[in-house]
Amino acid sequence: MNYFFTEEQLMIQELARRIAREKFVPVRAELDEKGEFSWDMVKILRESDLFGVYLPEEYGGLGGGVTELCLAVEELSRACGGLSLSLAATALGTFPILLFGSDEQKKKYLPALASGEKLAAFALTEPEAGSDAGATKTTALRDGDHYVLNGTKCFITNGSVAEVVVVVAMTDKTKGSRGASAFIVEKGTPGFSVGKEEDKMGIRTSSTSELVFEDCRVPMENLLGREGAGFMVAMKTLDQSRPGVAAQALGIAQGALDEAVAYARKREQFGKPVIAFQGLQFMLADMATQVEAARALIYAVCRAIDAGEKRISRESAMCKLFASDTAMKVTTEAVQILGGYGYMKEYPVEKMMRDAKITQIYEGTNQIQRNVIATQVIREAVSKK
Ligand code: COS
Repeated sequence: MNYFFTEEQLMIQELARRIAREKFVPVRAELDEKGEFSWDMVKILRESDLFGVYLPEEYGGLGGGVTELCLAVEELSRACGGLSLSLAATALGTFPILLFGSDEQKKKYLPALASGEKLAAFALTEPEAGSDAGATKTTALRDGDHYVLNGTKCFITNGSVAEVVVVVAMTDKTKGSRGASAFIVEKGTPGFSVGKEEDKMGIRTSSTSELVFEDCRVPMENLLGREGAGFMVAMKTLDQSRPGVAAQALGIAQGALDEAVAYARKREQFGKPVIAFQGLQFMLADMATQVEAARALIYAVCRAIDAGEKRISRESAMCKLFASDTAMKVTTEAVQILGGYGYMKEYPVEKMMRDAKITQIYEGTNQIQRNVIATQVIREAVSKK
């Protein structure tokens, strides 16, 4: 379908598609097997200027928005849902600075994030604060002109490779979610270390790790927004970044659909290519319809965000929910279409199925997305009375 993207957007799409095909495809299986992050692939993304597509030109970006980010993430994920994360998770860690940073903070951090010289991460989740993000235990206590951070964050995408991490911590435990604050913490700050590196089911070509803060002194100028605004910073960051997870899911689904069609055209059974059987055609038709519906929703939401729409929680949650459920369904069907071969590591669809699963879980489980959507639906109904 023609989405009437601008020429610049089509160039970003084409560039990301080419990198995915020429650079990611040849290495993805080996990196997946080893569970390895690839700096070589980061270098390629840096050289292609993709890290800055959604950032303002004054900070070295290309001046686009979430539409450009999602186009790049979708195409890269079509080849490998894990390798696209050096970019997508950097965007997640960059959004709080872009949305809530002071001029000084933006000038200091955004250029290196726009060029990809530095990667970023967003550290919200803790062992006991997953869906219940308000239950954060990490503390940040004021001491002179510093905050002293103590606590452990877990499941942090880009955790071991990020040089800039936005951390949510409690500056006042007595105030619940209104006592949380967000900080920019740089790699190398004494007291900040990377803990356990996770061995995952999918997105094995990305880094996911624990981050540990032990009397980590962060200068007070690294506070993002005001003290006590951390929960709101986190929620608005997620509103902005969830379309990126949706785009990752969409790319994985499209990649699996491409593989299923290519295989079904070649594979012969009962004397003809299996694509000639209506049972299989109906499966492909449903997969293609779901993929296109996800794409239409994602880019409609992206356009609304880029046009300045501020009330985006519901729509952002909807596209993450729909696209990730689609990715799980479509990759599972792709494995089915490839049959015994689909179950083997020789073909990429089993990896795509494993990679798809996380999109239903991170940046808020799909149950949390439904909570967010339902809350808005109820609020709107009540306000109409
Ligand atoms: N934008 C701005 N403010 C928001 C907001 C949003 N999208 N969502 C909530 N808030 C505000 C509320 O208005 C409320 O403000 P006040 O204290 O001023 O009234 C405050 O935040 C607390 O909101 P709420 O009571 O709804 O918070 P809950 O503790 O019930 O949690 C959910 C809400 C479950 C939606 C939230 O915890 C969440 O998104 N959890 C998932 C976290 C997640 O995605 N983790 C993934 C890891 S990060 S990669």
